[in-house]
Amino acid sequence: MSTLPIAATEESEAQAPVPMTEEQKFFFDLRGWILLPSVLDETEIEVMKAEVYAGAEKSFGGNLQKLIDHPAVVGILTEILSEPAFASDDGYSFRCENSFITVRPPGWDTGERSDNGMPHVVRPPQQANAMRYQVAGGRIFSGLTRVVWELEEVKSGQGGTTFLSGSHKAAFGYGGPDPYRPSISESPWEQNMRDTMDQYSCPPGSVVIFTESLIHAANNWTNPDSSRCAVFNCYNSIWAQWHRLNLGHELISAMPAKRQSLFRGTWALGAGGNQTYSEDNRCL
Ligand SMILES: O=C(O)CCC(=O)C(=O)O
Ligand SMILES: [Fe+2]
Repeated sequence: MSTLPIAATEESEAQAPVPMTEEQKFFFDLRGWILLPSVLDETEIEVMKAEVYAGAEKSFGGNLQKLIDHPAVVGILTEILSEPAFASDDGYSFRCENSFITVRPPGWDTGERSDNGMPHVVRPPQQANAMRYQVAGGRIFSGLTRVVWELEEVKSGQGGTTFLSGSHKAAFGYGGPDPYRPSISESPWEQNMRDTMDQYSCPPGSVVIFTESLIHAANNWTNPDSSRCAVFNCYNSIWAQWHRLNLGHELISAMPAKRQSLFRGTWALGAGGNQTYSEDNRCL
């Protein structure tokens, strides 16, 4: 008979990652993004929305912290950002490197963003770089990867993030003057590209996962019924970093041990590699 306390058993069962399905792999590879509808239940949505509307700007504290390694995204991130041998019971095989939260009331427009809603990537995948989407040996490596938690309903055409599906595998430039420019600004095809972008509708508590190699854009929020209330978490390989994190040791050390490993330093060499977070092995 097991001697584990019931609560601990429930906790470990609740945390079992949901593996990425073959269908999700197919569509993520084809389009560069996937939608997981209705992942959170009503109570979770209410609790998390309350934290956002009370002013949370990142998801590193409170109940929002659970989104960082929610079982619905851990299986997918393990598949698209790591090698199987680097996954262990104690540490994740990928890193979390950024989080921001946006609340956009009806009427919010992209003039409030520095990019004015211009479709963009982090680095154009047409040139080799350490952040880009790749597929080799039957595995996806998504590069810098964004996980968006939509805490309010999103209606297609009313302000969700939009995607130029397939552009994460583009071999030719966007038509602008500089092949390294990470946006489609000054492209003679800008409007055609915007017209080709995909939109989604989803209930509150849904997740959108996309590679930052994919052309994507912020849009005016025109849904009169609610604000956009979305948590944007960003992930990378344990061997690469894009964002400066600046997350304090006090906050990280109060997290469950496995969650802490998402914030370990970005290096690898040595027997067993780099698995465990500590104050002097912290991602800066
Ligand atoms: O605000 C949005 O809808 C887009 C956000 C974005 O550009 C990103 O997550 O990289
Ligand atoms: Fe972006």
